[in-house]
Amino acid sequence: MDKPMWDKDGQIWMDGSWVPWREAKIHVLTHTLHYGFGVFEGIRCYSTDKGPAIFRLPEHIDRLFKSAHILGMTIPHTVREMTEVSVEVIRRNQLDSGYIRPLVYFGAESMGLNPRPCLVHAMVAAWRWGAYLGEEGMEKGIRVKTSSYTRHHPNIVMTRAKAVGNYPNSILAKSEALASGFDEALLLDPEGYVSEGTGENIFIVQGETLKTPPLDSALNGITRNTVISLAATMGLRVLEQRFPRDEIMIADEAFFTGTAAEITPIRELDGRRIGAGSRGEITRKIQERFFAIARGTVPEYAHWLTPVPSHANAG
Ligand code: PPE
Repeated sequence: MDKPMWDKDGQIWMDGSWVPWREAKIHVLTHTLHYGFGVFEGIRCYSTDKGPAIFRLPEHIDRLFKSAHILGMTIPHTVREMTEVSVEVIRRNQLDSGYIRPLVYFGAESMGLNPRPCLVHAMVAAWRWGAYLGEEGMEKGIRVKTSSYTRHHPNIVMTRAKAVGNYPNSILAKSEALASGFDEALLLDPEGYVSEGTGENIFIVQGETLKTPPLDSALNGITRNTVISLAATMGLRVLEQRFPRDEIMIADEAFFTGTAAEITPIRELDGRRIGAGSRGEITRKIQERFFAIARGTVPEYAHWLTPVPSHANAG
């Protein structure tokens, strides 16, 4: 077994201080642990010729603050501070590339469903994280199963927020898909239209057109937004339009997008081959463009990268 997550060298930022990794602990009566009311982010840092660089950091920090605002949580730090900490967490942990996880949660000051007596806490950690759905999946495409679970109705939880409490739904769907021998689940919205994956937005390719569901029940993904902007420069039309799952089965290609999942081709849905049953050509081009930008080789997209200063003098 791999070493557990808590057993690493390095430092985690908690409420304004850098804490040794193994000592970054909370009390068992932490409100968010009991009721799932908190918000988080997932951000990737890529290795470039000029050192590590964080992909679309301002957009992720902005979404973190908006998620907190939606849940009525006031983050006791500024946007600038959360941004600086996200850069520093890479530098201090001497990572060349990795995944940054900010989390904002209510503390152990009070129990019961009114969280207001609790203090709002924040932490930022970072670690190395490879291909989320496997290296092989990135090249050959993954096998997806439509979930028996429905994605959230926007009036059950609020789907613009990247809230901790939205994820039991994802975990149930993911566990069910894995137990049935698939790589990932596809969730439909309460009306039966395609919504998203457990931690990914979805696109289908029909000729020169990309189609992705509107943001009714799906998260406003930053990778989704990235693909929409890149498509325009690649001569592809993008439609944000609802579609049923059988449209995926007869699409030319399909892929998932997400910070962790990056651009992951989908080769099969519910046992039906999609297109040629392998990574499609347009998906491959979008992947290539995405990684070229993230790895800092496309100067016109340098504004999407926040460089991390050298960790030679990290302390
Ligand atoms: N939908 C959901 C439900 C979701 O969790 C994510 C990110 C996305 C779409 C894509 O959003 P974006 O990362 O901004 O493109 N999922 C995060 C959590 C993954 C995890 O296992 O943890 C992520 O990719 O960081």
